[in-house]
Amino acid sequence: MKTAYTVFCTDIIHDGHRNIIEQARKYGDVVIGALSDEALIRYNKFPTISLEERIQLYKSLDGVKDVIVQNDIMYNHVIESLHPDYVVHGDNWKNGPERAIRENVLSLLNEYGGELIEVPYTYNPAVKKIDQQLKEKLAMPEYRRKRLRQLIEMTPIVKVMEAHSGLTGLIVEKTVVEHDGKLDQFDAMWVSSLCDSTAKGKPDIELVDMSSRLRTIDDIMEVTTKPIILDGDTGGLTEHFVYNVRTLERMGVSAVIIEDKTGLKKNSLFGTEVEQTQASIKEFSAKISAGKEAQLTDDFMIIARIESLILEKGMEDALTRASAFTAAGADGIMIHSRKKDPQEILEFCDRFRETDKKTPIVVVPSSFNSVREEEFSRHGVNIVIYANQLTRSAFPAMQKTAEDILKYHRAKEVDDRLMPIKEIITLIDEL
Ligand code: SPV
Ligand code: MG
Repeated sequence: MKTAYTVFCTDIIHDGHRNIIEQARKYGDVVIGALSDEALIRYNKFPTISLEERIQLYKSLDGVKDVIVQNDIMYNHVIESLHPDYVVHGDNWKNGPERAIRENVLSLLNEYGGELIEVPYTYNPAVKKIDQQLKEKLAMPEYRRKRLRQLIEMTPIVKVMEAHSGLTGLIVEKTVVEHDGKLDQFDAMWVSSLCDSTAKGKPDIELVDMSSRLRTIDDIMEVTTKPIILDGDTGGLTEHFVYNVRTLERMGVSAVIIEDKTGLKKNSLFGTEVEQTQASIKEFSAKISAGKEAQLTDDFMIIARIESLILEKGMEDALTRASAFTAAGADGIMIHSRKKDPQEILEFCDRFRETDKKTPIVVVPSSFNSVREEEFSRHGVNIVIYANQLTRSAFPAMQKTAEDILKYHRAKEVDDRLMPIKEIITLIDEL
């Protein structure tokens, strides 16, 4: 008997999957690959059930002979070990980033005369509804909130991109690229105080109040499912912070990062060029503990951000604070630097990891931007935040367009670099 292999990455079975199995059965014994969590989060939606549950689900389907685990989005390992006579797939992977997977499968099958069978993708209202329901489920507070902790366990490094509006949220949510035979996407969103303030034309000095920040978060949540980390600045008064923790938790925010500064906060990238005061260890530890005391679920995270390197207080001060804040209950440590050279950041991570193997470390490589994610991960970093790059790329593009229209007294000269009208009107999904 011949073997027909297909890979599934779904939590819910619909007509499309049943059709694939039906078609595959015509060619041989049907073996389904259950895509691992690690591969799934780089390529598709976040799983709402475990790999074990997905395996059981696929095994229970009529016409399925066997279920195996596929650990990588590319088929090399599976094809080498299983040598299926046929690989069966929906025909919706001919365009976009998935095309690379198709090409990979074709070349692997070619080596021994295996065949690719492409089944027309099933577009019907029931399938669309199931997709919609899955998305809605992921957007619910109880799913979204815990997802950051799940990601920290699942992936070597959680990749976070700045979002400050529904539109930028959609970019973080939907951008998937294929590069060097791998598919990739961001894991989570950072609601930066710098970018949220900048989008409102305000300075980054805690002037944009919490109600307004919550409004931004809600705009993003309306159209996305990925977890959110809020830049909570100093956390404000402890008496206010505890209420805000409750609100954020209830909304489904996964984490708030608060920095150990007091008084009028200025952006860290000014460093010592402006007056900034660091909070005492005692004062800031009390704020962390009060926040942890206030939260109701185990999902939410309060991450302590240490400004010692920014304020040139030295490595020892940063490390002392890191252990004190962890002891006070912080669920993670963010260490910041505004140096181009990553040396002090990497030294902090190495030394912190000598005594603390577990507490997640967060970095924001705006200045030390030469370090790749893999290197951070080798130094024990768990979360990397690209804190302002969307804002910094959009602003010059918009400014140049405004200047050129003024210069040429018409818009023809700028048109080539604009998104076509046809595309902008279909950018946003309709229900
Ligand atoms: C932000 O994005 O607002 C931050 C990071 O706090 S930084 O601007 O580098 O201080
Ligand atoms: Mg900030």
